[in-house]
Amino acid sequence: MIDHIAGAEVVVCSPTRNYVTLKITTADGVVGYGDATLNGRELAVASYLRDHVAPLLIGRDASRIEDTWQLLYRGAYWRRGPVTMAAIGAVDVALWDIKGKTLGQPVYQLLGGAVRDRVLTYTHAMGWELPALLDAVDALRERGFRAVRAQSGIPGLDTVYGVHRDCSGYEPAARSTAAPEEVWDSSAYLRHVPGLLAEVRRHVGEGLELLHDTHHRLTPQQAARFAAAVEAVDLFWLEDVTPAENQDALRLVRGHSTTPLAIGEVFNSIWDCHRLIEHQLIDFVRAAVSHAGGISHMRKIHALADVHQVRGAPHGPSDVSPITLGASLHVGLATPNFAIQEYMGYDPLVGDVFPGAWSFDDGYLHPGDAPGIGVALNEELAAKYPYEPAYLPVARQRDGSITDW
Ligand code: GCO
Ligand code: MG
Repeated sequence: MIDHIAGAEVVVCSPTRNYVTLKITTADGVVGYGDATLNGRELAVASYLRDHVAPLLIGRDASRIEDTWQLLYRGAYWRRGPVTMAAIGAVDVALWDIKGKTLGQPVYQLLGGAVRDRVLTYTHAMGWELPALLDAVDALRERGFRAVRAQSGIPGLDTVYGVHRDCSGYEPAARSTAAPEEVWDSSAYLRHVPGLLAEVRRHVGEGLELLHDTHHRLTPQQAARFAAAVEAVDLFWLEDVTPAENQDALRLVRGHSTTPLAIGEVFNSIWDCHRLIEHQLIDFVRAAVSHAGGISHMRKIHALADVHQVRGAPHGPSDVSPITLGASLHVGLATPNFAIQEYMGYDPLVGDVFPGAWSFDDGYLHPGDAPGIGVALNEELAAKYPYEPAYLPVARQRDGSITDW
């Protein structure tokens, strides 16, 4: 028997970076956690949950996950959007967590059970120059990764998002009250990166999946040219090759290349991607469980994608919390057309604040068999790391105008 909701609290903490966590408690003391982190806009979701959603949850039957989703989505009148959908996603995941804990089952069992034994994952290799990048790829291979996203510096630019000159890992948002700015030059990128990726392929041979992320920065023509130029690299995918709003752009890209395309980390509902899926303009849909309305809504996106042989490959940067990673792995284990899970990794402190049952082995992840999602929040530790403003960088072209992200 699942009881009614007695409490809904929001915890904002910053163990190396900001995370927003929703904690729902039932009258009989079962606790469910959901991740509501929206990088650089954390407090907007925290307020949405605290001020507008929590009061609606109190007293509701915690077993009615879909009905609660419908209430929050349809009932608000104002639909979609990253803040709304991240808030709904947190409620949804917390309620799945409660259902699993009450029934004594990991969530993947409630989704129909495992359709695979483990979930393939990829992580990030960064190197400003080719030798550093190759070293980074080799080191990840040593750790067991079978798929690696390769990003490099660009001659003539001082900084490139996600790539440090000193080869250290990157944090998507820098702690600061204003977004740091960097200069971007698509021509320099187009001249340099296809050759560099060809070198990476030559170095690794056939046994490693390679991915590359263009962070939505190219025009349709540039994207088509780039996708064709990297054809021989045999990428597992080319990610976010154009901004996600201009979806017809992908027809031009498709017309010039068979390089697989992945888009979706900024999507927050099925309405952002249904045309891309129906017209088969993408091969992988990358919406994250936390940003796209939770497990319930991700199931619908993946079901539609399955009809069109598009596969799920959720966003998994360090700016979604381990609760989202855990939730995503339950979906991955139980979803036939799930391809791969991004796993950027976390600072050990983040692992202490969010102790989890999921594990990495031999290039694959598994959500574990703890009841529910299997990721908790250590509130005492979290309280030691209060929110600190942090923002993603803004990119400007050489003439000073803001470019696409
Ligand atoms: C990825 C990304 C991230 C995002 C970041 C935004 O593929 O993991 O593109 O680095 O930029 O998550 O908040
Ligand atoms: Mg990306």
